[in-house]
Amino acid sequence: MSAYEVNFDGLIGPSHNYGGLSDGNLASATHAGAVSNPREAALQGLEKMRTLLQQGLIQGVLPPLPRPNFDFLVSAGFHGTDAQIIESAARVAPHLLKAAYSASNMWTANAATVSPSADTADGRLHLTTANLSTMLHRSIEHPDTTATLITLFDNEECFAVHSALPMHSDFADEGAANHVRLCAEHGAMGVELFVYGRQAGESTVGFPARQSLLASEAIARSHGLDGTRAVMARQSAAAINAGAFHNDVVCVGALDTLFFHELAFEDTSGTLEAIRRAADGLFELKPVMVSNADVPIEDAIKSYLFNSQLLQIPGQDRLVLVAPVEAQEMDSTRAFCERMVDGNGPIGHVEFVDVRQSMRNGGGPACLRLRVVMTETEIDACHQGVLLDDQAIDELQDVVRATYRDRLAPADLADPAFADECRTAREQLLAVLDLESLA
Ligand code: SUG
Repeated sequence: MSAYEVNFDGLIGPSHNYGGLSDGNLASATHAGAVSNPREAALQGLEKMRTLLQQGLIQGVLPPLPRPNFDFLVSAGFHGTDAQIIESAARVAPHLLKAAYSASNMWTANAATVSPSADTADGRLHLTTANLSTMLHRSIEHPDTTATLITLFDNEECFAVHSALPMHSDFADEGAANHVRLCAEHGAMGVELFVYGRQAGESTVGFPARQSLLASEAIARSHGLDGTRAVMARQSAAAINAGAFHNDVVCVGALDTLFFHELAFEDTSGTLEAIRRAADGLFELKPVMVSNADVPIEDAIKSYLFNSQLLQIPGQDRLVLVAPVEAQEMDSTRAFCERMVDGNGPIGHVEFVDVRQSMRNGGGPACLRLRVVMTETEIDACHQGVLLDDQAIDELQDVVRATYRDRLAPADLADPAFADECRTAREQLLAVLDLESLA
């Protein structure tokens, strides 16, 4: 059956700020406390969506979650009116207020893990919301994310939306950022590669390993994947400790191509061998490995070369890598890209996009999108308001220009009036997407 890869980008919310909240994410630590520009951030994200739409791809969007998250603040013991809650949280627990305000659901690669209907036993498209249990500010996303997914994929014949796994570190799950689907063509049965950083119960040294093997196995089971087509691979400790807090910071795959850094996996040849075994009879794997000599892991992580979208663009015979401009500005990664496209490998073009506001919090082009491979029937069955055309992007940008600040410092979160501003902005965005029910 023919199918399309639909990219659901996160629409960057009005409270985008640099909280320094993510241990192990070097960009987040480096920019902690800096002044952000939520307006520019959202416009950059929307321009990326427009770029892909104009190349003939189907572009979806996921709306920002309500921020601040008052449920979280109330469960942390704050009470009274909204203004009283904010004022007392700002006074006694500013770190909790920052968590409640984080716009981190913009990185929709962490929203869920998705298995297309071609891979699942019941022939439905399965989505499991990520519990994001490792980082406090991200652990509060999943109830609203599940509600959003249920609204968007509201057809039980086509879709199965699973709630997040148990909130325990043994089940730590960060969604599609640690999941790669490989196949001959989008609509054909594929191989799903799950990359984990630790086993349940295992404690690791250094930066946190955010994905557990138990979580990946649970998802493969509940999605009804054929065990011989699902591969579990361990992320290398060297990559995690160099700042690759998700596998998608050092690896991206699409169709039959896996583009990855030499240090991405604990056992590179074993991982490639396992993928080849699982792909037997389906497709021939094309690995594109970047050596540490060509691109040192530090450069890969700083530039986010691998946190790119690897896309099949209509009319192009080779794949296109949509990479952050930071990878063009760094000598080693730019030189590598030039050599790669001059060669005759599976990646024939690199397009650089500016998502700098998100990058400063460790979120490149790949973090900003959730890939959902969908048949035509499934596309028709999902909520149509989130499938964008040029006009919808214009309308969203108009709302952003009218309602978002262009300067947000950490201290601004203490102002109760900012919460009203965020609510107004979100309501207007939801109206454009025909999603008033989520307000
Ligand atoms: O979880 N940054 C996110 C970045 C997520 C990137 N996603 C993927 N690689 N798929 C994170 O670390 C920083 C927020 C702050 O510090 O304000 C943050 O949450």
